This record gives sequence, C-alpha cells and structure tokens, in this order.
Amino acid sequence: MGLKDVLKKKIDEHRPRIAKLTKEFGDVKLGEVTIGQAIGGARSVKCLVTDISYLDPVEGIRFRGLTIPEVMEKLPKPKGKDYPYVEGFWYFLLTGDVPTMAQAEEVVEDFKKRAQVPQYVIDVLRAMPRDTHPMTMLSAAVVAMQRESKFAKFYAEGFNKMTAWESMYEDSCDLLAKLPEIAAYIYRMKYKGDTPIASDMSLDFGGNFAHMMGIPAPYDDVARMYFVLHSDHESGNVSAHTTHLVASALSDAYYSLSAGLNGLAGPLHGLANQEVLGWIQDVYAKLGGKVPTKEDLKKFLWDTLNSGQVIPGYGHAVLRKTDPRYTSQREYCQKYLPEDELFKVVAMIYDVAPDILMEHGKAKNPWPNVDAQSGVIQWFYGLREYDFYTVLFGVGRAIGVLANITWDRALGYPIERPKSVTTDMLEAAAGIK
Ligand code: CMX
Repeated sequence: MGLKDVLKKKIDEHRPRIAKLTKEFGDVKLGEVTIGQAIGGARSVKCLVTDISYLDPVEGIRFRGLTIPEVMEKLPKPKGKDYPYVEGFWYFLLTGDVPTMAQAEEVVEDFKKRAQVPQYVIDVLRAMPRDTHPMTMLSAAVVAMQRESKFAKFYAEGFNKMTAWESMYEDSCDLLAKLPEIAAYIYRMKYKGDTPIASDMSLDFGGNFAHMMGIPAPYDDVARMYFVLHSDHESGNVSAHTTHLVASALSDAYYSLSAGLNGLAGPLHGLANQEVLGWIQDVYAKLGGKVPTKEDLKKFLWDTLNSGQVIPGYGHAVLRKTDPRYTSQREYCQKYLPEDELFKVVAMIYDVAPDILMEHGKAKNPWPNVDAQSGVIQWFYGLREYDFYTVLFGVGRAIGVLANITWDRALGYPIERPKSVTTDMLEAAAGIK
C-alpha cells in the first residue's frame, strides 16, 4: 500500500474516535481559563488537538510518540548517510508508522514528480527587490502558487467533507516537494550573485537541497537533520497555530502555509535563530575576536539583559528544560566541529546563561531552545547569510504543519473561533468593578 492508501486507512480508523469524543464526551472539562491566560497569550490553555507531535515541558518533543534520538535511529536513511529521509519522515508524521525503506523511497519518487517549480514563481521572486527579506520571498512564492491548489478547485466544484483531505494531501505533497528548490533559488539569487543551480532529480529532498544550495556533503545530512528537527512542536506555537487557524476557514494549503511562515518570521519565533547568530558574533567581536573568558561572557550576558534585551535562543513558552532539538544539534557539533570557535562560544553560553537567567528571575525557562545551536552549524558549512536561517526553519516547519492540516481536513475540524471578552468583563470577573 502506498502512503495515501495507508493514510486513508488510518483516517477511517481515527474518525470514530473523534466522533465519539465530540458526541458523548463533549462537555468533559480539560481545564479552566484564568484572566492571566486570557491576557497572556492563552499560555497552557488546552484547546488544540493534534496527534502529530506532543511537547512535554520537561522531556521535550516527541514526534508520533518517538523522541528525537528514536526518530533519527529508526527511520530509513539514504545509503551511507546518518540522518533519515525527509520523505520517510513525512510518511511517518502523516501515518504514525515508521516506513520501510521501500515505503520511504516510494515517497522520494513521488516527490520528484511534484518538485518542479512553475516559472511564474521564479518570475515573482525575481521581480522582488533583492534586499527583500528571504522569508518574505518564501512566503510570497508559496502564496503565488495558490492557483495550483487542488483543494480550492475541489471546493469550487462541490465540497465533500469526507473526501476533502485528499486534495489537501495532494496540495501538501505538491507544495512540500517544491520547497527545497524555492528556498535554494532564493539563496542563490539573493546571496550568490544570481547563480541558481539546477535541481538533480536523482537526489532525495535533503540531498537535492544541499546540491541546489551548492554546499557539499555532509551538508545534505545537515539539511535532513535540520528539517526533521524543525518540523513540528505541537500545535500552539505561532507558525503551527497560524497555519491551522487559516486552514480552518477552508483556505487551502498555499494560503495556510504562507500565513504560518509569516508568523515564523517574527523575532520571538523563527527569526530568533538569525538573531542568535548575530548576537553570538557580536559577543565574539566585542570580546576580542576570540573565545571569551567565562567572566567576560557573564558580563556581556548581564549587559544584554540590563539593556532590556532577551538572551536569544534561551527560554520557551512551554519547555522547562534544555530543548532536545538543541541537544541533538549540540551532539552534532561535538562530533563534527568540536574545535570551531563559534561552537565553543555557544557551548560556553550554555555553561553560564542558565544561572544568569535564573538569577535575573524573569524567564520561566532559563534553558536553551533549538535556535541557540542551529546557526553555528550553518555558519560552519559556509551558509553565513544568517537572515536566511529562518527560511531553513520554514522548510522544516512546513513538514509538520502540512501534515497537521491534512489531518484537520480528514477529521473535519471546524472553523476556529475562540471567544473574546472586554477589559470591563475581566474586571467584573475579578470582582474589582
Ligand atoms: N532572556 C531574557 N528575558 C527572557 C527570556 C530570555 N531569553 N525569555 C523570557 N524572558 C522574559 C520575558 O521577556 C518575560 O519578561 P516580561 O515579563 O518583562 O515580559 C518574562 O521573562 C517571562 O517570559 P516567559 O513566560 O518565560 O516566556 P514567554 O512564554 O513569554 O516567551 C519566548 C517565550 C521564547 C518568546 C522567550 O523566552 C524569549 O523571548 N526568548 C528569546 C527569543 C527566542 O529564543 N525565541 C525562540 C523560541 C523558539 C521557537 O521559536 O520555537
């Protein structure tokens, strides 16, 4: 059975569970909402459902029940490579089944048929001023392709709730398969003297991306690792939630992903990895262009905090421990670039920042998140244009959010519409008015 057939079976099995919960247990309470949560970004309010990934505050992310090391170990890898096929990971996120090598390779072949980027998308990119942020370019390229949407056509021709997921799945595969070429095109056009490299259809998602970026091995494995790590972080983060929210209006995958990418472009979310590297470089330059002493570094961190800035790459809205995505990349650095000066600075920040953040007393989580490590690896392999880093995050994040909106349609989730209240109402609830 191919991926779509396996997915259909899973959807048919899953639908009665949701129907039963809604019909018979719809009134069961999951929690209460406080004034603090209503004002404070709905932190910890349990009102989203996803089976693609779950974020435990202490343990970190599990994809379909597997930890990051388990995913990296169990999923099929291209021959001679250390990290799994992105296509196999897509299979895994959609179905919850670890694919066999043959199943993963079937998706690799399927993606190749979907991968060609229409010329008008290239024209759209080329028409934009070259100093446009690459996230703006990525988002624009995605929404420009909306005319390709099979879901939108399906809706226009007479919508059927039971089969709507099929065209959402088709759009998601079409879109995902094109992202490596779009991202690499933006990179080569914007930063490498407008020298795009043609796609090599003999390669998988990660391999072809590295090839089109013009960066030799092991960057293909770095790309696979990076895309898997950044794919999903349950549903409440800005990019995942935005994509889900927009899709809940029956907007198609192109509209929805483009919106999610715009959220990812914010400095408190995906843009943080660009900010981290700029900040680390600043640390490095200001402290003499060498690995600083711990004392100098501590002072620099305090200066950052005292000037009202956050320490980028540290803290998290849900996590309360070191992010396993950070750990995974740290292990990569320890293996492949232990002597790299920037990695040494990053490692030293890890030694001193948590204590300082604890003493500072504001951040609920003083530990690093994914963004504190990722830029250093990219820098090491020559990808030094750090405003591009969020684009890499965006390609990875697309895997998770597209899997989610395919399931959203499969389970017929309704349009999202939480209720708002006024400040007067809050004061009345607080008994002060
Ligand atoms: N440095 C300094 N102060 C920090 C901090 C940090 N790294 N992290 C949180 N704080 C501060 C907050 O700004 C907030 O201060 P105010 O009360 O003055 O507003 C206070 O601590 C409480 O915040 P929190 O509840 O711990 O964190 P939030 O859930 O509000 O925000 C996050 C989470 C990630 C936005 C925040 O920790 C932050 O700004 N970190 C730096 C940016 C970053 O690394 N973002 C990447 C997130 C990863 C991802 O995108 O998945």
